Amino acid sequence: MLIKDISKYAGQEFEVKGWLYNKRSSGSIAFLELRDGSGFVQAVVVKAGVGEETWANAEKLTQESSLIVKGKVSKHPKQEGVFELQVSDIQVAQIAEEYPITKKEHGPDFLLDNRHLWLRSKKQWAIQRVRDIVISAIYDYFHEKSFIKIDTPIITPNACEGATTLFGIQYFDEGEVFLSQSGQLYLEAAVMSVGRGFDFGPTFRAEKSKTKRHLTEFWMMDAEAAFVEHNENMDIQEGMIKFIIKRCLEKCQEELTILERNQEPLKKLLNLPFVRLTYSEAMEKLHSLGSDIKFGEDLGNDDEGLLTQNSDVPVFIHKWPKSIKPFYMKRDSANPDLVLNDDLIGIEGAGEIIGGSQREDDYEVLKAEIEKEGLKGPEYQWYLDLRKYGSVPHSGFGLGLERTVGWMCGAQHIRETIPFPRLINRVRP
Ligand code: AMO
Repeated sequence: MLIKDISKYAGQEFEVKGWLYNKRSSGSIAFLELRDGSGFVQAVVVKAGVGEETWANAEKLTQESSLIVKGKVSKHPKQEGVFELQVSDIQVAQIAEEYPITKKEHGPDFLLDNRHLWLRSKKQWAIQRVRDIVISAIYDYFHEKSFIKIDTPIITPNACEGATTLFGIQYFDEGEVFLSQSGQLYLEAAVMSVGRGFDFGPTFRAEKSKTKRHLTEFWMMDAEAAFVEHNENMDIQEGMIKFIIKRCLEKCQEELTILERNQEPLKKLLNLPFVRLTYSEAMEKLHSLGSDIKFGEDLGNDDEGLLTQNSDVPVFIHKWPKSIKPFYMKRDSANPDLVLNDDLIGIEGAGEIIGGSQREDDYEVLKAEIEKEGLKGPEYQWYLDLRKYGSVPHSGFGLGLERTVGWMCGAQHIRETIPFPRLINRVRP
């Protein structure tokens, strides 16, 4: 029996195996807020209606004590659609020691030091459940679109997203190798076999950023498809974001309510096309809004905020200057100084949630780019091989899971969206 199914047991006996989340007691009646992982329920213990032992157990329960509670399911007297438990028996599994996380406000460092306990708090519980729904929505979207799941390696000898953010590890007699920054290069190889594929796994970037949107270990979904070009690549991304949002609105009502998430902006964008601005158009818009960003510079948080501030929909910024983008992006035939890439900026301050591009598919051009970036030739030979044996136009993108979950939840900082965050100054617990 799980609390999430309690409405099916109205009028019947029910058993909760879980923990005490909160308690109010007046001396003759106690209200226990119980949680079992699947949900929360109020259990009412009436002193005159239960045995002495059960009342004594109710009285000694402390926050987070573990227990098994039996009782009859009844409708909440005031709240429509809410059920509660009229308790007949309480068995205590363990009386918890004084719990460090109480109802009073705690600072972020204290909560992060106690992340192993903080995860039990209602909002944190809700965020992890939204994360689970976002993950399963991504799998479903891609399976519906005939992409298959491909597992790319974590240990890799090459750099996908620039050598400056690599985490190095000593690999036996092979010398230094790295933790993956993105599975993209390997996924490109796999889709020349399976046509359309996606991976999903932890990625690592030794970024010295202390923003609300940077982790050093985060989960990324990379997708890749053969015979897909730049515009279709953005269509696939837009479809995926709308699919995720729709799924969250369908499946996460309780969680979004706990998180006090205003759902209107999410609902609104479902029926609207996303805005697509070229990098040049974005520059013009930024200048007209007072930004002093120069052509050829990356967008900062403030710029992303300006570009989306009055937008009801996420904004694609596409066709960026080649000079600030990685070696694998295909040049735009209409202007070889630009590449056929896109960043998708979410609304409500979500920031960049996707980076994607059409990939360079010409052997000689790609080889020259790899050499120009000073990357170690031999490590990329297999990647170049893909352009030797049946090269095709192909495109893909990477979605940051934590930024997406953060946006869905309206979370202030993406450190709350991953169970155990790894930040530049935090690797514990
Ligand atoms: P990119 O570098 O844009 O693209 O990364 C893709 C997405 O990953 C998320 N992200 C992060 N999330 C949390 N902390 C970080 N430090 C961090 N860095 C990136 C963002 C970002 O949009 N290989 C390409 C994708 C591709 O073209 O297929 C890539 O890695 O949400």
